Amino acid sequence: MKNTESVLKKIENLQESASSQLKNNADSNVLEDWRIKFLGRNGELSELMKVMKEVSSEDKRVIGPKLNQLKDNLNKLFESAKESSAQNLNDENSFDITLPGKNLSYGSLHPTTLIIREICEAFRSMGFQIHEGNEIETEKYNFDLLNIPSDHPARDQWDTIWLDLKNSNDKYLLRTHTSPMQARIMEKNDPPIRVVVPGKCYRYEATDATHEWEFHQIEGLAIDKNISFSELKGTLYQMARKIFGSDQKVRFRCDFFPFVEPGVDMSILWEGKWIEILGAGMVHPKVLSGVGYDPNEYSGFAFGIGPERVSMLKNKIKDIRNFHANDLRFLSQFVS
Ligand code: YSA
Repeated sequence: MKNTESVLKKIENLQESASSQLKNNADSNVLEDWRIKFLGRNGELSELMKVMKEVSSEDKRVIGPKLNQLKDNLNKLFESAKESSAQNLNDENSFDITLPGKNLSYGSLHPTTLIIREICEAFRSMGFQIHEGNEIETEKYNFDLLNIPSDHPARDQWDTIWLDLKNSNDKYLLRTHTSPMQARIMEKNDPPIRVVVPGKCYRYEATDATHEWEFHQIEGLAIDKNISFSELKGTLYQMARKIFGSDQKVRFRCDFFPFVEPGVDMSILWEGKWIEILGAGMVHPKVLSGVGYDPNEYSGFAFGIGPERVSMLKNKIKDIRNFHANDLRFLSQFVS
């Protein structure tokens, strides 16, 4: 049996040593050490509590309230020390607010996204809306409605990845260009139309420094009464000046696309060389009538730009494969 006097003495001693060991302005590590030592599961208070099992029920009536009081006191001590240390942290005199903060590393936009946004913004400022479309297309929209029948040689140039979808009458593929969106937009809207459509395209081709099998295009379409070729030239010229600078020279040359008549490609003069960045033309009457427009009433122009190629020129990128190589040394050059 424990002697009541000696237990009461131990309670008193523990109260004293706990108070004296809790320093003012203790940091959170010191506070935690103190808590574990005195209030922890195997701490000094728990140890002393075990005495209750060894004393008579008469003594329990004396010792019990004292132990409870001690526990209460230690908890209060701890809470008030914690509070005062938090206040110190908020006190601007307790640390140097002029020290530089820690730099957080944020993600940034991909160079392709940046150039797509820049090009779309150039067209938006000329009254074009921005629209997105599906990457999985049907043969009808990717080829047929664009005046590219199944025996047309242009199909070989744009062979792509066909999808083997069972139980479907349509043939599905990953689109080879964004031009299928021309028909999709015209089918759902009446003229006037001014729209640009950025998006991914896929072609079954060997890659090299200027060709990827997965790349982007920005399609453009303007349909109205009396649209002429000079409006096509003026719009694309203005875009080139917005992207490359106000004195940018451009060149149009005849080119062939089955869905335009006449067709052109546009090059820009860059470091002494003419570099092609897009295909364009006046929308073919067969394409207009294919979607239910009257070609005698409406005319329009369309174009398809390769944004990676534009970015390569602007940013002196030698190889298009850098865009998808996921090399941070390349990507971090575009962090703004
Ligand atoms: C033409 C006339 C129109 O009325 C409307 C659109 C077009 C463009 C047509 N649909 C087309 O795809 N033409 S294109 O094959 O010459 O590609 C257009 C642009 O996409 C190219 O100038 C180039 O910048 C980019 N491109 C094409 N193949 C690519 C590529 N970029 C990267 N990798 C490839 N494999």
